[in-house]
Formats: sequence, structure tokens, C-alpha cells
Amino acid sequence: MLHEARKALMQARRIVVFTGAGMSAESGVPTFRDALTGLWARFSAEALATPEAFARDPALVWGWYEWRRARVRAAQPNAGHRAIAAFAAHRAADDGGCVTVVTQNVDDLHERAGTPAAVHLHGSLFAPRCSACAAPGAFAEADPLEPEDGRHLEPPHCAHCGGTIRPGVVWFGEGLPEAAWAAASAALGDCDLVLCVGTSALVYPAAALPERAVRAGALLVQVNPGRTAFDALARFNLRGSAATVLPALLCG
Ligand code: BV8
Repeated sequence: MLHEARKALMQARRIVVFTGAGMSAESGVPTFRDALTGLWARFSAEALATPEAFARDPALVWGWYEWRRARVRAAQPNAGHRAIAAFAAHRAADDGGCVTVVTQNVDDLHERAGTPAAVHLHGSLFAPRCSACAAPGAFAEADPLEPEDGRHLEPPHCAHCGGTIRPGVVWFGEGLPEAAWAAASAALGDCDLVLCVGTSALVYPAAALPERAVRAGALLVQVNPGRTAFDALARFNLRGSAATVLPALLCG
């Protein structure tokens, strides 16, 4: 299976790597399936990642995002992130093949592994903005030293209008950033192979993109230790973790 999937990747010209939370799991970043801990143990991620939750208790939600930002800053890209970056650079240099990384993740581990232009469909933990005037916001602390089990943390205020600064992520019920959606739709609408890594494929409209690519004739290769909604669409289901399968698949 790995060998056939590798052959398909070598023959493909326009490749999209579509990643989810499982991509960063081995870097110590919890997935959305993982139960929340500490202050947020009684919440689901879907419940906290909403404009309503932020309106109800801004310090609870801001504290959660600063805790997640601290975890990501303490994390390192894993062998899977590095294999994707090396593969993309190699293809671009070698035979002009095009590899585009489209992620649902709000961490910066693809970039830190050497993938400069990952398309972030759901925003970033590192791009706070004003919830009133949308001006870019600044963190109170560049390096958040969050206690292990988290804390309530009042969000800072906008230097321009005094509005409340919010995380630069897409919350449930919110539309995706137009530029990222356009770039991802174009890449997946024109690819001949999509490599889906570490996603449960349950969140829309993101999950519709690989579906649409397969309907347009692209081949789907999946890397995931568990079953997902993409299993039936995949030509190759590689059951394993991102940091173990991707180096063998992309750099073997
Ligand atoms: C919208 C940022 C309207 C915030 C996120 C159609 C059908 C059903 C529902 C909907 C629909 N259309 C819209 C909806 C509603 C909703 C939705 O999809 N709900 C789901 C839950 C059913 N969608 C929305 O609300 C979207 N907005 O529709 O707005 C609109 C339109 C126009 C104008 C105005 C409004 C917005 C969705 C985006 C929400 N924000 N993140 C934050 O991070 O805090 S979503 C967030 O959750 C992530 O970004 C990601 O997308 C998702 C988590 O999924 P995964 O990444 O796949 O991770 P998960 O934990 O689920 O799974 C991990 C996988 O990894 C597992 O399969 C596991 O086996 C695997 N794994 C584990 N370890 C490893 C591994 N794999 C490899 N290696 C390992 N080591």
C-alpha cells in the first residue's frame, strides 16, 4: 500500500496536502477530539470556539486561546511537518511539480517546519484583531506563560478604537477568510492528488474541498490512525501517524 501510494505521489503534478489537528498531535498540540482539561474541562471545543461563548465570558475564551498559544509556542514541528516541507521544496526544485499545503490548524508548525505559504482556512492563533474595527491587535504578553490548567484572562483592548481584541481564528458559525477560501478552492479544484493528514473530516465547508477534488477526478491518499469520513473517498488509506508515515511516504 505505502509503495503504491508513493508511486502515485511521484506521478502526480499538482498536489494538495490537506491537514487537520492530527498533524500536530505528535508535537504535543491537543486535537479537537481530545477532551479539554483544567479550567475548560467542562466545555467542548465546539462550544468554546464560538462568538457567543466569547460574548458571554471573554476572559474564559481569551484565557483558552492564550493557553493554546503557549502550548504551540512550546511545541516543535514533528517529522511529518518537516517531511511535507522537504517534499514540497524537492518537487518545486526537481521537476516543477506543485505542492500546496491547506490546513485547518491555527498553529504555526507548518511554517516553522519550512512551509512558508500554508493556507490557513480557520485562521491563526498569532493574528489577533479588534472585534469592533478589525484592526490587527497586540497580545498583552508576547510570550504567554500560562499555568498548566489555564486561567481566566481579560482580552486586551484595541489601540485604535478601544474595542475588545479577539483571537484571529474562525469560530463556528463564522464565514471562512475569503482569500484563504479562494486559494484553497483553486488549489483543490485543480489538483490531481490530495493527501489528507490527521483530519476527522467532519467540519464544513473545509471537508467539502477534498470531496470536490475527488469528484473532479483527483486521487485521495489519507494518513490517519483511525477511521474518518474520507475513508470511502480514499484510493489509499494509510493507517498510521503523521510523524511516522509521512517521512516514509514523502522522503523514503
Ligand atoms: C460556517 C478554528 C456559516 C477555531 C475551527 C454542513 C454540515 C454540517 C455542519 C455544518 C455544515 N456547514 C456548516 C456547518 C456548521 C459548522 C460545522 O462544520 N460543524 C461541525 C462540527 C459539524 N461549520 C461552521 O460553523 C463553519 N462556519 O459554516 O459559517 C457562514 C457562512 C458564511 C458567512 C457566515 C457564516 C466554521 C467552521 C470552522 C470552525 N473553526 N477552528 C479554533 O481552532 O479554536 S474548526 C476546528 O475543528 C479545526 O480547525 C478543525 O477544522 C476541526 C477539528 O477537526 P480536525 O482538524 O479534523 O481534528 P479532530 O480533532 O476532529 O480529528 C483529529 C484527527 O486526527 C482524527 O481523525 C484522529 O484519528 C487523527 N489523529 C490523531 N492523532 C494523529 C492523527 N492523525 C495523524 N497522526 C496522528 N498522530
